[in-house]
Amino acid sequence: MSTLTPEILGELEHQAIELPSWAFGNSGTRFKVFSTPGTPRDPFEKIADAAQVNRYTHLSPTVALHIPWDKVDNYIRLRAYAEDLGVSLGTVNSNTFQDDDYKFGALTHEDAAVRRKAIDHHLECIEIMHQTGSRDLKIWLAEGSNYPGQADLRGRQDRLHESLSEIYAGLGDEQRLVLEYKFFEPAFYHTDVPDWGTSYVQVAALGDKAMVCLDTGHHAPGTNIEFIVMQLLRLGKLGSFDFNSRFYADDDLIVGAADPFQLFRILYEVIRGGGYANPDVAFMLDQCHNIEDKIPGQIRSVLNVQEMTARALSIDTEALAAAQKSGDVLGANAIFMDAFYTDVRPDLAAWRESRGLPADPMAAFAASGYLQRIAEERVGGVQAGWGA
Ligand code: AOS
Ligand code: ZN
Ligand code: ZN
Repeated sequence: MSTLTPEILGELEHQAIELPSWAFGNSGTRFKVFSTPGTPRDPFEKIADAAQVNRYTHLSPTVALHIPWDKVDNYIRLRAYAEDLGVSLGTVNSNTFQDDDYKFGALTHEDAAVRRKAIDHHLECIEIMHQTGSRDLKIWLAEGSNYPGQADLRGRQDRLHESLSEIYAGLGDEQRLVLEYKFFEPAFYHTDVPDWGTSYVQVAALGDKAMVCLDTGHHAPGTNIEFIVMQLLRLGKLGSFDFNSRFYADDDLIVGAADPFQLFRILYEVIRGGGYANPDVAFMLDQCHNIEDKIPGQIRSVLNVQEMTARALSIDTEALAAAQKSGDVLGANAIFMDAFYTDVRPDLAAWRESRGLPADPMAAFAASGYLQRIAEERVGGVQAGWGA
């Protein structure tokens, strides 16, 4: 029996998930980086690999860049290259965490010269965004302190506001800034943007073009992330997602791998709060594939998001609302769980085929020989990702 109605399938056509360029480069832990044969040697090859994911799924039309990891001489050429392969360039991620000058902070640093350097880096990213056609500048700050008393928490918050204001003033009319939060790491005592509340307070003080970025891996264990999703959508301040999975800390594993039920709950709130095709929200992945092949890792990821979206769309919302109204605790929960336990995979496979896509994108990509080809063609892949 079919589980997904034509309306649901029609809705799914609008789903778009942005891939991170760094997912295609080698990455690892502080213990070891295992390299993969055929790893991209430059940003062009990262884009080529990302385009493969879209080719087999039609789910990932944009690729997020990271500056300086994706620095090139000519961004117009990179953009044209991407467009030739059927994808566009998306969010630009800044980097203020790999320079000695930033040891004690960047946008919050006590020294105005260091703040200047960090602000200028963001202004350079905005300039690049004009050339790549990107809408969003994503700011994740590695700033904080390790010991109580080490830093002036309040002074840093004030300086953060001043620095962000200058970056915000540099945005074009169609551009936005999204501020990501993270509760710890690399700083272990305090982080300057640790939670959604701080990110919200900072972006609200800037204006309409500043929003919050929610990385699913950046919360303490047990946090009700879907509640935060609901609240930010309700406030009109959810700018983007960084989807991934975590078992322990910021593991950056394949989204939906560790806790598919959590992903389902998040996507339910996304649908409830404006939809997963909401143009104001960038649905990005922020993942690293340390031991698995990278392109299949990304294909699996976008399929996981699609699958949980389909399940969330199949919730009988009328029955759920009625059960909620009448105080039917277990009835409401059963309606919710029925949708979660529905296996939508056969329906999605048939639907893919009806649109000229492979029923099983993982198998089709594996059979294409692409991985073997790049392993032969590309020699000397760089570590693109953390530490590049
Ligand atoms: C770091 O923990 C954050 O998740 C960042 O969003 C991201 O991984 C980094 O900015 C890569 O560009
Ligand atoms: Zn992130
Ligand atoms: Zn992270």
